Amino acid sequence: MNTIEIRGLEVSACHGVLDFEKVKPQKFIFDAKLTVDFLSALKNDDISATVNYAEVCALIEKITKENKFNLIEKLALECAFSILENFGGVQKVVLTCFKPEAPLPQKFENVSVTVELERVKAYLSIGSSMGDRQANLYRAIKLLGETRGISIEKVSAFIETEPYGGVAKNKFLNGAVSVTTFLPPHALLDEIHRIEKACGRVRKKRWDDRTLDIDIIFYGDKTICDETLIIPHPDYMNRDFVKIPLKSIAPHKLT
Ligand code: PH2
Ligand code: MG
Ligand code: MG
Repeated sequence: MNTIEIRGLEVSACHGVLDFEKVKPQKFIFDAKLTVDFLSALKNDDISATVNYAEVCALIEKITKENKFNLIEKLALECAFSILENFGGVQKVVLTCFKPEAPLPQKFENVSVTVELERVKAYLSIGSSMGDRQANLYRAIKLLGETRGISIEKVSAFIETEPYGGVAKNKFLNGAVSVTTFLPPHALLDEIHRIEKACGRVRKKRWDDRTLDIDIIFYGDKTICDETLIIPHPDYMNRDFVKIPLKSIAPHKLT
């Protein structure tokens, strides 16, 4: 992968927590480093081979001028999200927003925030064993696709499976979904929990029957292990209801 860097892009705008900052413009400066595969420019010396940095600069300027945020954190995240939403060729963005005229009583050189977002492919297992199971799974896919930072790539056929684990009593309908996302893993998990709740999930006993379960099986090639999230899913190898649908959309992920 190659990179495109923008340094010192200056925009006058009104962001800040203090009232006067919302009416008196001040300077905001941006650095952005974009990971882009533009190797085809070697053969095809054309703007279509890459991401047009002029368009990226115009987008940052537009977002900065058209909004009045409290936080430069919010401003930087809005810019980074929009870059990934608007430029499919950008694999990763590291964006810093400086506020050199921030109203501080001290003499200081600069303040800044940096955000880093990467586009990855994630593989999800979905299951339902209560209510209209098929409608629950379709609703889940629809809500996933409508979530900012998540795009649906592939959806498997759904299969009916016996309850696994000795707690649930009903048969499940299971499927697999691949998504492209630039939400970091825990942010993706938060959205999944929101969607499970919206589809009537009530958390009682572990492994019990549920209207909707969405599990992250893979998140790029990342491994994660903390109190709330383990990736790859620690038990997927033992679960045919995960492996069969997943294999149909991503044979390369399973051996
Ligand atoms: N999910 C469980 C427990 N048992 N059994 C099947 N067949 N399908 C599931 O999705 C499933 C399960 C906990 O997430
Ligand atoms: Mg599960
Ligand atoms: Mg789960």
